[in-house]
Amino acid sequence: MYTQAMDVGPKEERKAVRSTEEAQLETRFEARIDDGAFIEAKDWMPEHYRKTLVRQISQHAHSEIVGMLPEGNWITRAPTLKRKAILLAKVQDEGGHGLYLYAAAETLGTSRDQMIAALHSGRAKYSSIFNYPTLSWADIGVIGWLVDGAAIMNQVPLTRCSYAPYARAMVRICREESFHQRQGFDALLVMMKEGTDAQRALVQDAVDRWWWPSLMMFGPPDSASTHSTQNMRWGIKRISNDELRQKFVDATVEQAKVLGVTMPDPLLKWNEARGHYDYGPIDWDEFWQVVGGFGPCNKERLAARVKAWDDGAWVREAAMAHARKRAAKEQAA
Ligand code: FAQ
Repeated sequence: MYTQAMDVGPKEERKAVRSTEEAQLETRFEARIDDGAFIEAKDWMPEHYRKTLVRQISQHAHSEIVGMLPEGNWITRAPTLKRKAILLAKVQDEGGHGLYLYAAAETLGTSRDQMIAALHSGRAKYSSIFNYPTLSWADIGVIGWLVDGAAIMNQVPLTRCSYAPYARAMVRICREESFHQRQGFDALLVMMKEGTDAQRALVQDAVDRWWWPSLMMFGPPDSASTHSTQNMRWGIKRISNDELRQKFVDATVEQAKVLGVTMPDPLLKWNEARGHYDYGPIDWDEFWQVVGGFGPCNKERLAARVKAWDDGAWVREAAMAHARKRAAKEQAA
C-alpha cells in the first residue's frame, strides 16, 4: 500500500524491489510491535494483520448490535420505571459500541456496508452468547452480571491492543460495560435479598442457563484457538482465552456467594495449589454448534437484523438524498 511507484523496468524487477521494500517495512513493523508501540491507521502494516483486525473488530461490532436483541426483548416488560430507564440506556450504549467499532474497522479500509453484508449473509460471526433466549426478567440481570462481566474481562486487555483506533474505542466501551455489569448485579441483588422465593428461583434458573454459555464467550480452549498465537505475537490479544476464562471464574464465584446463588457445576472447587477455582468440562460441541449457526436463536437473531436493515432502507436513502442536495447547494453558492 505504501510502496513507492518507482519505474524500474520489467515486471519481475519491480516485484523484487517491492518485496525487498516490503520485507524492510515488515521488519520495522515487527520491531515497533516488540517495543510496545501503537499502530495507527496511516502506518504500514502486513496484510494479514489488517485482515485479522477487520475480522475481530467487525465480529465484535456485530456482537454489540446483535447483543441488543435479547435485552431489547424485555424493555416493554421491565418491572419498574427505574429498571426500564436503565435497560433503555444500556441497550442504547450497546448500539453506540457497535458504531465505534464499525468506525474503528473502517479505518482499515473495509466499509460498513461490506461488514454488514457479511453479517447478513452468515459469513461473519458474532458472539455465541447472543443466540440464547431471554426467558425471564432475571435473565436481564444475569446478562448484566455474567455476560457484561465476561465482556469486560475480555475487553480490558483490548484497551492495550497494538492497533490504536481499536484500543481507543475500547477505553470508552469498557467504562460503559462496567456500569452494565453493576446494574445487572444490583438487579439480581434486589431480587435475591428483597424478593420472594419465586423471584429467587428465577434468578437461580437464569444462572443455571447462562453460566456455561458465558464461559464459552472467551472462545475455544487455547489448544484449539487458531488465531491466538499470531494475535498475541502482534499484541492484538494480550491474554489467552483460557487465562481470561479462569480469571472470570475466580471473580464470579466470589460474587455468586454475595448474591446467594450457586453455579451449575458440581466440579467447581477452590484449588489451593493452583490458587484458582477448578471447574468442570465445557461442552465444546454445543459451542461449535452455536458458532456454526445452529444455536437456539441464531435464525431469529439474523432475521431480526436483516429486517431492521431492510426497514431502515428509506432512512439511508433519505439521508443520502439530503446530503446530495446540500452538496449541490454548496457548489452552486
Ligand atoms: N462466539 O482462534 P480463536 C459483548 C470463533 S461483546 C462466536 O480463539 P480469536 C458486549 C473465532 O471468531 C462480545 N465465535 O479466535 C455486550 C474464530 O473464528 P473465525 C463479543 C467465536 O479471535 C454485552 C474461531 O472461533 N466480544 O458481550 C467465539 O483469537 C451484553 C476460533 O477462535 C468480542 O468480540 C464466540 N464466543 O478469539 C453486548 C471481543 N469465540 O473468526 C450486549 C473481541 C471464538 O476464524 C449485551 N473478540 N469464536 O471464523 C475477541 O477478543 C476474540 O475474537 C475472541 C476469540 C476471544 C472472541
